[in-house]
Amino acid sequence: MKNTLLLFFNLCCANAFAQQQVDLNVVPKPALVKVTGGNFLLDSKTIILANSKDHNAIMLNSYLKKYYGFTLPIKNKPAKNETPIFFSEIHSETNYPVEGYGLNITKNKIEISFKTAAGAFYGMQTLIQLFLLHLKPPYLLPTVEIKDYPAFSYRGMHLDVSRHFFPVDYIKKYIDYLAMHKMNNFHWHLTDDQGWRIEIKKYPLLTSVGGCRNQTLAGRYGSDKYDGTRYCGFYTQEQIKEVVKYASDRYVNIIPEIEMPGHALAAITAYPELSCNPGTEKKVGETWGVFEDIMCPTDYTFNFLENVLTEVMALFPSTYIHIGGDEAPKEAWKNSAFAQSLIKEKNLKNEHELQSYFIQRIEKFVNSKGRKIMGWNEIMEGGLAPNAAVMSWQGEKGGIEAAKQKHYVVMTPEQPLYFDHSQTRNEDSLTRGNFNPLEKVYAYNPLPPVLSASEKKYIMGAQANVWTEYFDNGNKVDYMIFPRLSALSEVLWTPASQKNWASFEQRLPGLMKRYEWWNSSYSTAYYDLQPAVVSGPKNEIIWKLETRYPNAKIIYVKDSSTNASFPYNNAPLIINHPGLYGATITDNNSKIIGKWTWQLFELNKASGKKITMTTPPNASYAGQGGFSLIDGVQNKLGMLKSAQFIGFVAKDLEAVVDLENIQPINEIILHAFEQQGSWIYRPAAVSFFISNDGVNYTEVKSGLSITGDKNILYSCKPAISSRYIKVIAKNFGKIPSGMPGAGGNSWLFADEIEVK
Ligand code: TNX
Repeated sequence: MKNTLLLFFNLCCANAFAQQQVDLNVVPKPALVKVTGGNFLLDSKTIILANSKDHNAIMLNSYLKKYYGFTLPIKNKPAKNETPIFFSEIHSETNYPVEGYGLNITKNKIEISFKTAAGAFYGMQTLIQLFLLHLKPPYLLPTVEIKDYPAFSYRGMHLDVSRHFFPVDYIKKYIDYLAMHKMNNFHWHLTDDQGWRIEIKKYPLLTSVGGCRNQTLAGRYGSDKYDGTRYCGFYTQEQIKEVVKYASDRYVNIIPEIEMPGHALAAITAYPELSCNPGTEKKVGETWGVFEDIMCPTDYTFNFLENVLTEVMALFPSTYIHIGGDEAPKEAWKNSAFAQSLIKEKNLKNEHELQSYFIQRIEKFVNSKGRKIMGWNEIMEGGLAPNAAVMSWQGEKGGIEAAKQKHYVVMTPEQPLYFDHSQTRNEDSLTRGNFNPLEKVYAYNPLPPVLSASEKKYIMGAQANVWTEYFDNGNKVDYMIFPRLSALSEVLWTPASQKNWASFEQRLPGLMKRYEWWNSSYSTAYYDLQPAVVSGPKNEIIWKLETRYPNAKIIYVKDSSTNASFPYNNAPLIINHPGLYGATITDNNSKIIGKWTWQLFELNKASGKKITMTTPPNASYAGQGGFSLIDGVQNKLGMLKSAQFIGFVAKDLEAVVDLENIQPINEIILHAFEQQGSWIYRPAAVSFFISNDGVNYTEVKSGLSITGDKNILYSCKPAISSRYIKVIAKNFGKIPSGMPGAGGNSWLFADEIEVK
């Protein structure tokens, strides 16, 4: 029996491995792989050759136990016939890559060679991935020679535990996800407006008061409903120590983040003296966004922060300590006599320089303890602290600038590295919105081409951020990070020359099995129907549908009744009639295997017509340019579904729709949007014009009206015939003080022009 089994394995696997010559099922893909065509038999004669206290041996057994339910004997000396797995430290090669390893599997031994302990651990992770899932000895492994090392030294993931709290068990699971993907930094976002999550012995109110909020916003930001439920959570110092140890056993460094001077409502509520206005009412944040009450640059505050950081540094051995620094509105400092006098005293130009003074003072303290600070890209405003590293989140601009100034950088650009953005355009659950699909993550390159070779050396690597406003449990976080985390691990580990999307796609089904086996949710968005509303060659509105399921078919329905369905046949679906359209995927036997995706089309005389715009929208909210305004898709949610909108910052919208011939016009409507918390303001003014020649326009003012609250409709009723329609919406302009985003440029958002 055993022989037949072996023969089977030989045939099946020799064949499989011949095909996998280039692509072992390992993520991130190793730098150099040579499959040598033989097999190693893992059976009862296999031992781990090591000292019984050897860390690597213990870790290997703990992974085997956890995921496969068996361990191997750890022995000092192999008996005759025993086949060893062993770790050998390289002493000689001085150029051996840091964190690199060799994995050499021959017929009768498995050798993991390494220079640093982390390398041994990564070799072990590769070895484990070569095992089949549900492995039980006896088992044949392919013989291989792997030489592997990381492309970047900083390979990170972030998790926000303030907006929602995640228990220690989940944090450990998360750290394991990193470790199994050869990632080495966990950025633990421990404090924010909505909760302070780390015990500080000297300031017990931080957790007893700042660790709780009375209720939480229900639904997406912009909603006005609250859940009415008190929400609390924090980690004790003992728990933090346990997590730090767990991480360091897996070669994951934890960078703790203590937010200052903004995003600090929880701390301020616990200790109001931290605020420039200690007398005003304080409460731990219950909704999301940015708050104006920030830490005041007083001696009280600096003393407080030094005490807090002293305890933090005692818990976390990390060289880098993250001090936040993002999104700190300057209103409170503008209105504070103390802050203003400090600006004068220190000869600073403005509040931005005061923020820089704030950060530099903290930096000096952190440096004096032998550590370094890292902060969000806003710490560059008003001058960068001398030794600070920059985390570039608002695109790569801050990172590029910092690298040019010879500061170390971690790239975390919102697109594509914010994993709170959706992986699918067809998201049922609550997320932040936007769209950062797997392939965009995979394609990311942390090294901006504008940097010279010597400047690129300052880019330590990259990290994905997981803000948890909308995720209140580990399953949801898993669903948001997988499989994007796996793609990111390959961005950061695999040499650019070896990165290959098609190869990653092939390894994706294996990854998904692995997630299941870890008991982790993940997104199957990769297989989703990919719907898009696009412009056809003859000014049609087309609903384009695509699937990546092998051997699948797409069907669609023309109204919400799913009884009469039509095959999609990969021909463009031209939308001539309004209504709710639906589509899904079936297998070859017409069995539905996908989710339904729905699209409401509301057509009018402007739909699909030629549209020209004087100024293109901002690249971050470009939609499909003018087409987005006449695509028959109207936002009805009162919330930002960004793909539907185009946005302009500090600019006006001016669009001309050509109806192709002179037609009676009863009404023209512009659909705009307002969400002040996101700095999106309604237009200062909207005007409508008509023309028969596209040159001479007459303004129409009859029947002007403004309706709606968040989705705002500007309309006029000309009751006239015309061919060209021009709509001008003036940007709200600079945001006045006292309003969200004060002092900055406002956004103008629009999603549709209707002509009836
Ligand atoms: C901006 S990204 C923030 C966070 C929010 C995130 C999502 C960054 C440095 N700051 O405080 O959670 O947007 O809403």
